[in-house]
Amino acid sequence: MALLLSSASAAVHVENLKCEYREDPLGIDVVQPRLSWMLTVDDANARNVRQSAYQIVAESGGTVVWDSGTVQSDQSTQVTWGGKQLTSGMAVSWKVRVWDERGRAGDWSNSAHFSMGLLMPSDWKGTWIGHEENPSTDDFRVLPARMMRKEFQSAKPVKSAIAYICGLGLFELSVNGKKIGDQVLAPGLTEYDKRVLYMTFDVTKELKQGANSLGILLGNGRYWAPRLKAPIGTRTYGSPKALFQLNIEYADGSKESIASNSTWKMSANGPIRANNEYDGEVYDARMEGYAGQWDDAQVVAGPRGIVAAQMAEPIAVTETLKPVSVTKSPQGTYIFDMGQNMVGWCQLRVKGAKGTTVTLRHSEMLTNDGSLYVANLRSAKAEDTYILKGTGAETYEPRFTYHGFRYVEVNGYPGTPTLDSIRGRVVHDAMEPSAGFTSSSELLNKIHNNIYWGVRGNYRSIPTDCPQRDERQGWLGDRSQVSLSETYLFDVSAFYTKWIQDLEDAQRPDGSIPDVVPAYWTMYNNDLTWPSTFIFLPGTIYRQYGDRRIVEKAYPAMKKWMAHIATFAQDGIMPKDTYGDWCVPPESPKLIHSEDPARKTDGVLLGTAYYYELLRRMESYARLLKNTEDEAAYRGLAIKVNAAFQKKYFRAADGFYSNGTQTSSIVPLAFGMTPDENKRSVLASLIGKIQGESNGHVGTGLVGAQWLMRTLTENGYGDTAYRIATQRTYPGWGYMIEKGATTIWELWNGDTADPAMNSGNHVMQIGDLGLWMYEYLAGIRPDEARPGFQHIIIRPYPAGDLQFVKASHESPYGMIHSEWKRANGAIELDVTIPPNATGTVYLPGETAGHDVGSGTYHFAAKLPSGGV
Ligand code: RAM
Repeated sequence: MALLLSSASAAVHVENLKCEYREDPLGIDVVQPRLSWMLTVDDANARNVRQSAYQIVAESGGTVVWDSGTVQSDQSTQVTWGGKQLTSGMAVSWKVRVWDERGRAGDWSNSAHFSMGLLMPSDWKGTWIGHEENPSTDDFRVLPARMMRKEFQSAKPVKSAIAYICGLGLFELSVNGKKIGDQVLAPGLTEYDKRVLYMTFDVTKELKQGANSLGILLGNGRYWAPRLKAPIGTRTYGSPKALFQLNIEYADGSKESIASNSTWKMSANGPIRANNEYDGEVYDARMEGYAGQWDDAQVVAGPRGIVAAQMAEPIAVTETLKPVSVTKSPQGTYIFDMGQNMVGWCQLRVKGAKGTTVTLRHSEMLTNDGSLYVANLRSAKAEDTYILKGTGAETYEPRFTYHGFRYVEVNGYPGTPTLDSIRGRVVHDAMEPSAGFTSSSELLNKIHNNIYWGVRGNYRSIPTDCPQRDERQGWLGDRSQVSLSETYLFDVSAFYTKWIQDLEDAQRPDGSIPDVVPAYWTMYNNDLTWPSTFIFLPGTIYRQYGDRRIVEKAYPAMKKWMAHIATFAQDGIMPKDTYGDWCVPPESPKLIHSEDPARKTDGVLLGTAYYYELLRRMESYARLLKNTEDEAAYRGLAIKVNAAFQKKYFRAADGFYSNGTQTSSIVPLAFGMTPDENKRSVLASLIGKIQGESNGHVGTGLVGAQWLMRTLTENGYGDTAYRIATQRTYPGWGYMIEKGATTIWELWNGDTADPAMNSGNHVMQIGDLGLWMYEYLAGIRPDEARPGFQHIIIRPYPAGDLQFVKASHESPYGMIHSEWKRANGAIELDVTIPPNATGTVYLPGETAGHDVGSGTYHFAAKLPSGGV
């Protein structure tokens, strides 16, 4: 029953203006960008606040380029640009006002900005410059960083100066000796043969009237691949190179461009003597300020891909950690403990004689005797070297490498290092965090924290599998559903929009999609299960952010892949699955996978079930895009595939599928494939296995785990899900915590497994656990019929012995909040729905919901006897 408070309404304001998901982006190349905003109200008690109309006014160079007039609409997200044609370099400022549900106008918002990038290839006046290296076959690919510079005079007062730069593999730009922007490891990784990304900076304030100097520092990144052969063949694209342009407009209206060409100077005699993403950096501070001979820059062939704007938030240092302890290893070196398995690098603070060499080696674990454990890094050296210049207090941070580590071994430090000698710099795509989950279970809270650190540590402009060993690839299978969990931790809208583009770029003309994107490891296996992410992900972005365009844009490529993969189907059965239910908890401490055939799920069963689900997703996309022909075709095929699946795999005598593994029950249940009359027996088999074979622990590999918690809860076994989630014994997320994990392991037995494949920081084993915390325990989810949280479903699940859960989620409409606690056999629930959204609140045990408008509500209900 809802206890309604008085309803009041108040003046409505507009905040959080965004363009293509970002605040004030520079240099975009979407010619019809989408604008979004959020409504706020003064009165904290206000309810049912809705936008009835909006007006957008945009201007560029003092001219109005769009006045939408009053538009009768409640749309406040994804409003497509309707003004004048946007052209290269155009800078736009825009503002919005809205009318509330009673037709009262609010005030104008503050101005937001965006600018257009260089839209036409002919806008680029310069050439690619660099220095062609001998494409050495040495597997450890170290080059010194390239330095490029250009001096020029700007004789007149500057009105605006915009720099555009693509530096491959990685760049740092400076103007008059000052680094521009706070991005690191830029630009984002791409399928370089198809697309390379440039970034745009407003450097107006950095230019001086008179002499100016431009500097570009180039690192190798993945363009000059960190490895050629290990652990498998890796694509490499060429030597580091840059394309640059500075467009200056002077106060008198005249214009000038300074572009990269053969008049630039370059040298490799700078302090960064070696750089490699896996191995680390060697920095000789004695070589700072190189004043010797500079060569003319070589004009080199550009990359094969088009030059496109980086639209996703760049990588940055997002947090700084202080070590929690420093101890001496048996070898006499100092070992710092950051207290957290983190990703990034260290800042070193040191004072000593010129030429003193300090090394920092990174690892996730220590051996029993307290030495650094590096076996699981495989060939990655993860070592940074700093050679002192000897001029007093020196501070060093590497630029063109990153490490996944908790421990740092410091060697050669002059004197005795203290906790202040290093800092941990946490580095990842600087997306807005949207995480907020706490509960009465300390264990669950810790697991949530491990998920959060695991997810953030695996953003390297692409979602990686791991951050520490010689791999760090964008494995598709790891993200098929984990990406949905991620939406509750970070605003991943622009990030995944970019990766979806990468996925499209990786598609071969025959339609195939690889298992790793960008395909630096060329794994075109014609697999279905891993590339299924290509179909799931656009729908995730639509569901969570209301982005219809992404589905529309990716649709032809998705359709092409579906047609390609269909050629492998035989009478509705899809034999294409490469990895099976990867990493089922093994029964012995050294193994990676279970070797018990009774726990192995038939890959053809997985391939076929996934094929069915993908056809259903395609059917829903076709419906969304009003393509009735495709919709019917996908539906028809899906029905055939399911019929073939049931015929081939359902064993009527046993009441389950195939050999009855947990995953073979979970997947068809999750996909709604199981006919009603068989559901009960399949479910009974699943629960029996969880309780028997797994004794209430997780018993699936990564495929099953992506659907596990949801399927149990949807089918009335939420308490079983809770039991699995909170086990402290092997295997489970709580077991990892008991063993000191601060992230999520790749393997359930990560404490004992073979180091050949044993990352301490992998997202794939998150399964749908993160999602379950938000969408089930806290009960916050979007209504798929009105996606992007325009209509919000609140349906908390008071599982097991949980006493309370508090969660929030920053949606495109603003903050959603759901908080419940038990009180004498009843549940009390507080809910906040942001302005211009609506919600339906379901109390435990109730089937009819309470419809609410925006505002804060308190509910109380008796808990049904016998649980929920
Ligand atoms: C490993 C990766 C990844 C997984 C593949 C199949 O190499 O780490 O997580 O998707 O195998």
